[in-house]
Amino acid sequence: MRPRPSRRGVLGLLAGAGAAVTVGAAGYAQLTAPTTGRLLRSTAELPPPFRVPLPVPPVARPVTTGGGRDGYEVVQREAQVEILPGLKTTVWGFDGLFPGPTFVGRAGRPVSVRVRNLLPVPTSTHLHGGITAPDSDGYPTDLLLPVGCGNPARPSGGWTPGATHGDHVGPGDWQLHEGEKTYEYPLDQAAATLWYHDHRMDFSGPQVWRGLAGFFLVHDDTEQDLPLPTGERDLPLMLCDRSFAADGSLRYPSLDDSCTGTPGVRDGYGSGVLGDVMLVNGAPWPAAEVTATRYRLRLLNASNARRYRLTLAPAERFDVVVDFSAHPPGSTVTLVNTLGEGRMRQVMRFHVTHRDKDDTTVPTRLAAPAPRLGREQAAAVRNFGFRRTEGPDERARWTINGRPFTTGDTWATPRLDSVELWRLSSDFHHPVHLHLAQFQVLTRGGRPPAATDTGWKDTVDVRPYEVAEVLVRFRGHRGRYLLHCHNLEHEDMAMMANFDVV
Ligand SMILES: [Cu+2]
Repeated sequence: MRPRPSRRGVLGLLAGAGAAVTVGAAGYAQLTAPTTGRLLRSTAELPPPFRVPLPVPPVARPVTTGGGRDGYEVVQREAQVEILPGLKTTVWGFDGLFPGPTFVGRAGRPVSVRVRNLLPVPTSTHLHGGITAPDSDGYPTDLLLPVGCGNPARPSGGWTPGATHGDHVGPGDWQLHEGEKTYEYPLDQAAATLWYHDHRMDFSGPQVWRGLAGFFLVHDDTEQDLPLPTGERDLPLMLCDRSFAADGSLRYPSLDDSCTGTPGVRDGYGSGVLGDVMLVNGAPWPAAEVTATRYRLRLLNASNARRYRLTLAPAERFDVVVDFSAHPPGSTVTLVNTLGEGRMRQVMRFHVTHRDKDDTTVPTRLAAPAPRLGREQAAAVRNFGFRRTEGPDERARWTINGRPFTTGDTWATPRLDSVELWRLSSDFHHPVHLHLAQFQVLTRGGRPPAATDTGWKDTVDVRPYEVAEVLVRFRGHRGRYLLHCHNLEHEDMAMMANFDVV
């Protein structure tokens, strides 16, 4: 059984005026602010906003640095953490942390990460935005099984590949690693804010919800020559929404909370799961003290389904420089999501403490200028329609070109080092993400891209009944990669497709 996507769909305008968005990458005009999922309410008592200090995830330390490359080891495990004041929450985290440790790499210097799985479930780790070979890209059926999973005494002991995935996964299409897997990241790419997260077949939604996500920052010489804020004034901010039960545990509407049996979410949540607690770096509505200087904020929307007008769509990142010197010491600056309702409009608060010396400036660019691709460079034109579709069994699914995902199907076969024009169309908000290949938005809704859509991207927020034309460059590796909706509930309900770089 697969769950039905909700028929609720687009719900129209949210109310709201006032509340300044003090921080934001120049937003494009939006006609509507529809919801992208169904709200799952917390039964826990929620804290007042801006009381919890903003945590910053620790930077991972390599265990080896020889041979021009860095080697890391990380463990996926359960941990008890305090997210809501006074309550304990069990998370599934990299090193038991939510968010996981921040990896910091340099362009051209390869990184390997050995992941050990002590969770009761299989995982697959994807470096989002990474130009990575297929066997390290976190393909959904390339699974890292728990340590000791052959032991029937463990919760995962009964896990059988294919038991619940028969209609998506071809026979013999599981790659299984027991206990440990080493992911290789060449990092042959420009400076960027990347992130890593779980991508397990059918269970990415609940497993990311429980904490399997973190930052992966890439620096390069071009970026480090810029007069940008660094150190404590380079702040990664992972935005995501969650819901909590009265005992502090995370709520998620899984059909099977153990994530070992039937995948999917309960009726009504198929359009996406929205939480009512705003977390930044894992803390509810936190507050951060800042000096009256410029800060670089690396904004990551790591939510399953929620959109933000900062402006962000799920899985998108924007780096912005905010100049707090415009605000006198003692003042506060609140980061607001104008697409949120009620307390979900508020994200976090900055307290400006004192003036400090600041030799940074706002550069006109955060990266080397991207050569603009032109329509005439496209070796092929392909259409991808993201839709809700009734299957032959009258069950609704999220599909791409009318087909739900199966591992054996190939939707496109672009050539290595070619550029193609892909037309992405949609019946809902679908944040479309390509693995491996970065792209430039050529048009959106028939118009040239807004400032927030220029440059190289790996995720584009395709809005209802809109066509986004993107020019995709396939470089780095041949092999099978995914194109999918990054609303994790849609992704878990088969809104994925393969493309084969040949
Ligand atoms: Cu979608």
